[in-house]
Amino acid sequence: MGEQHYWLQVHEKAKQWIQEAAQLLKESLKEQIDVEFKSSYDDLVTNMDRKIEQYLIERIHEHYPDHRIVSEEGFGDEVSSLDGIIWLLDPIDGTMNFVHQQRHFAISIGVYENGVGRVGLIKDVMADDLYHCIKGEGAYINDKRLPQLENKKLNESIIAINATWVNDNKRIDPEIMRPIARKSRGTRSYGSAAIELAYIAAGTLDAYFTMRLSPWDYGAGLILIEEVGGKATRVDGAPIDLLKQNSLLVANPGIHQEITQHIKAEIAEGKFIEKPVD
Ligand code: 2AM
Ligand code: CA
Ligand code: CA
Ligand code: CA
Repeated sequence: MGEQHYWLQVHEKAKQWIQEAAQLLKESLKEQIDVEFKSSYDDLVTNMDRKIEQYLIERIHEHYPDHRIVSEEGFGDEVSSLDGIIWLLDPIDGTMNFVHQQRHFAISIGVYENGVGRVGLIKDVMADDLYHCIKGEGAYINDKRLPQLENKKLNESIIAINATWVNDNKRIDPEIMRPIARKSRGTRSYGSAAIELAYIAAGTLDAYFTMRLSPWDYGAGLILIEEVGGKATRVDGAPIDLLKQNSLLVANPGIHQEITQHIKAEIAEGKFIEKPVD
């Protein structure tokens, strides 16, 4: 089987499974959802997070027994290197939105081969939009091809940030963020990292800035971003480590450079950002 044909087949399977899982999630909203707290009052998990994760993992393991899975709720594999084929999987991204708003939540699936993104899918369940790509074949929203991102300036951009930078969490000096927020045309926060990354790929948002996400949050998004010519790094411009928590700055190359230059200059002036998490 040709290399590209293999990824075509993986994409086809993943697409089928993510659509089935989305249907299960939609139907679950008609019934009682069990909600539990994980690390704190604002960190939720439901019976459906676990059910969807198991649903997808069963199918991946059955069809691709030599692939490994990194997923949020713990049904995946122990993975400590990027060798081979790895699925980065988030069964519900935006669980709080799922529980409180019944919208703006997604399923995120990214498939990597030796650390190279091959297939990415993000399903915005209630919008019924599937963002998807195979490396080298272009990115799509449903059946519509997404254009390459155009360079923009911050003052003509909408940027996605959440309020963690105004908290006293010591991850970033608020003085670094204020001018970025002020210079932008506007800021948004949707509560689903996967949807925010899909929006960047589609040009719905121009930059996404966040202080700490896990591999399953950004796995699919980064593949889509690369496919449309976007740039993704840690917020200081350093490369992303796919198996660790990272801060993220994702944007078209123009704004990406404008923001990282600003951040580097501020760090040189003595402002802080948190060191990457091990
Ligand atoms: P999740 O819903 O899969 O947990 C907004 O909360 C975004 O940040 C969501 O994409 C959410 O993913 C992600 N996130 C990452 N770590 C989180 C945490 N500890 N608590 C809440 N959300 C978290
Ligand atoms: Ca979670
Ligand atoms: Ca997530
Ligand atoms: Ca999740």
